[in-house]
Amino acid sequence: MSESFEQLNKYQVDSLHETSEAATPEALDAVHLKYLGRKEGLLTQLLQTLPSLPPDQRKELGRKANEAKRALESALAEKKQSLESARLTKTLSETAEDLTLPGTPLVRGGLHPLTKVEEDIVAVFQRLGFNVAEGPEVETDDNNFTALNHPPDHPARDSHDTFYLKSHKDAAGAPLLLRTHTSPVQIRYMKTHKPPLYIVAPGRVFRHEAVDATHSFVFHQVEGLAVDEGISLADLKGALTLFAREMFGGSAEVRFRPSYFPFVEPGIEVDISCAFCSGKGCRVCKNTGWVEMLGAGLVHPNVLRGVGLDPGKFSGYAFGIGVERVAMFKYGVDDMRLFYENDVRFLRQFR
Ligand code: 2NL
Repeated sequence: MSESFEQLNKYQVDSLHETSEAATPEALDAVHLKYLGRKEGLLTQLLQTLPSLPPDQRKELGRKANEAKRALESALAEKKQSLESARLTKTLSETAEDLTLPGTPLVRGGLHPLTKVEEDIVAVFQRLGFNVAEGPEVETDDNNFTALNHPPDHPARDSHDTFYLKSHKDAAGAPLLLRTHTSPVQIRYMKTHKPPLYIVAPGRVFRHEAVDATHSFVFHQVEGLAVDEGISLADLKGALTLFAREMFGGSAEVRFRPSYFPFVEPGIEVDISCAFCSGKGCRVCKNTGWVEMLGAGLVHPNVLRGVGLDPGKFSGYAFGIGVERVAMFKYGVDDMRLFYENDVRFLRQFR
């Protein structure tokens, strides 16, 4: 009898000691197997001897053995959990990112200055109630020239100014072209809408020209058109004066000079007082105090007739603004080519 009890005491003390000494979950599994293994486990085997013992010993030893088994099981479980959490803490401390390190800053992009200026110009006229109209960059000769009162032999039709497409013709067999202004957008609009019309047409236009500091073969325009009953030159002057003040500051002054464009009569050119020298004369305004900023006029009766409007009933004004020109003046840029080179050192200045 005492032999079995001694044996049990030893198992109990040893197994709890080995449990507390185990340094890894694998070592713990070994302790489990050694004492509680299904066949070879020391406690398991001891419990299997119970039926052969006398009843008085069997009961006492059975109780103690089961107690030892439960104590070991809970010691093993507890130790297992503490080993696993220690292992996790170690792994995390070795592999986790240092969340206190400063991050890599994101480089923020920005709008291209020409995009910004184009949007600003359009926004001024939207506040005046104008709608935005857009159209194709590839146009018919009709929409780009004929409808705009260009006589058939007008020099602007010359292939030196216009990119004609060799391979594409319109329905009448005339070659298509890259629009030389956004006016054809307004022609399309007048053909499909009834007055009152108040629209701006922003977009890319193309001219077969040598590139220099003030010319490019592709540039941007915002054209405007108002057609209504009783539109006069006074309405045009009012709208453009407001545009100048919104774009270049409340103290900007405007000057109107007679000029000629085939699609308007009368035609005018609009100068703005130089914002760099307040009109005193400088490099930007070539010492005149004024900068030529846009062309405009009252829509020619032939243009109105061409889109089916009665010039006796309706009149209109129109204007064309060069986006590059406005951007150069606004930001003091003296070479248009800078806008197309995409040198970030230049572009960054407009963010
Ligand atoms: C310039 C001159 C101008 C227009 C554009 C226009 C459009 C239609 C009818 C009549 Cl649909 N006129 N546009 C009128 C006068 C001048 O632009 O030098 N722009 C940079």
